[in-house]
Amino acid sequence: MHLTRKAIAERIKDIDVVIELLDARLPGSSANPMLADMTAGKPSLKVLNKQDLADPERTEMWLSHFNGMPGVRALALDASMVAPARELVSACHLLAPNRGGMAKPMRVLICGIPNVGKSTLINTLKGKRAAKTGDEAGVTKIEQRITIADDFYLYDTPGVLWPRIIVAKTGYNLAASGAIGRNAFNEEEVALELLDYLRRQYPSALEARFKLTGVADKTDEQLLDAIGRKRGALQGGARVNLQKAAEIVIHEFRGASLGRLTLETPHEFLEWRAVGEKLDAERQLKKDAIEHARLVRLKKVPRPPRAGARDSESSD
Ligand SMILES: Nc1nc2c(ncn2[C@@H]2O[C@H](COP(=O)(O)OP(=O)(O)OP(=O)(O)O)[C@@H](O)[C@H]2O)c(=O)[nH]1
Ligand SMILES: [Mg+2]
Repeated sequence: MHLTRKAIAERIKDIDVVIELLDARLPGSSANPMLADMTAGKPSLKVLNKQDLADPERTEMWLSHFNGMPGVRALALDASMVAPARELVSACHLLAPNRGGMAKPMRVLICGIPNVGKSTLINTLKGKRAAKTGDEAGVTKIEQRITIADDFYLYDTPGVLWPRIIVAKTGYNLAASGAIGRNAFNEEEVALELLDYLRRQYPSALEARFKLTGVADKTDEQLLDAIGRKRGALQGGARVNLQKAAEIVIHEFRGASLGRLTLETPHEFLEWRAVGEKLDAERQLKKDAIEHARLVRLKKVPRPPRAGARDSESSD
């Protein structure tokens, strides 16, 4: 992880435009918070990919949100469609008008979380399978340069997640989307979080797909149990195999069998992030206090004056 960050930071020096691929179903959670610092000063483009799986109304909300931010340009696409992908090439020329021609080829870096569609987009632009793709996180292992035209290079990079995900919901949404490797999260926990959101925001999608009624009034656990029963995910008599039920929910969300759904609005995401940042700051303060106490014990820093103790120097 650290190496990839270093590799990107190193590569960015010689890059003209950075394209950050986001997942249109979780545009806030799929944005790398470290990237803004690393790409500072470079023209950059946010691309909401997999828009064919996302709620179109919400995709519009996110595009307005991003395009309203200073210095940010965003567009949405489906990485397998040629015409919209080609628009990216023109967008890069607009962002770096002084690049082009054999002497000054355009160098574009495509980065984003694992499994978001970076290699697929590159293959679409190239017109053939130049980069390896696959429906799991971590398919691209090393950076690869692909020549789109004599004066246009694309750099495919391995997907990157950041070391500390401080927004709880972001972790769950990344796992639900397929950005986190199979054994690195608990399916049952992720499915319950997903159901919690969907039963509030998209109850009819759940009802239609799993032939259920009144999902908004059920608890997440009741809902997972009901889905398991409907799908025959049973074990030892009439008990539901919750692991299997969870896998069904996640799988059907990923394949858009539940419809085109988006797991966050700009407003929700900003709220979750504010809470996450506050909790993280509190955690950090506690950690600092513990570390300070340790250093005091080791006599590496002076003991702080006790509250109420007289300050002999200033009072004399
Ligand atoms: N429905 C849909 N699927 C897509 C889209 N783009 C990519 N995919 C699928 O998503 C999966 C991951 O695509 P890749 O191109 O391998 O993703 P990547 O970002 O290169 O992934 P890593 O190399 O693992 O970081 C593949 O199964 C693709 O077919 C899209 O716009 N819509
Ligand atoms: Mg890849």
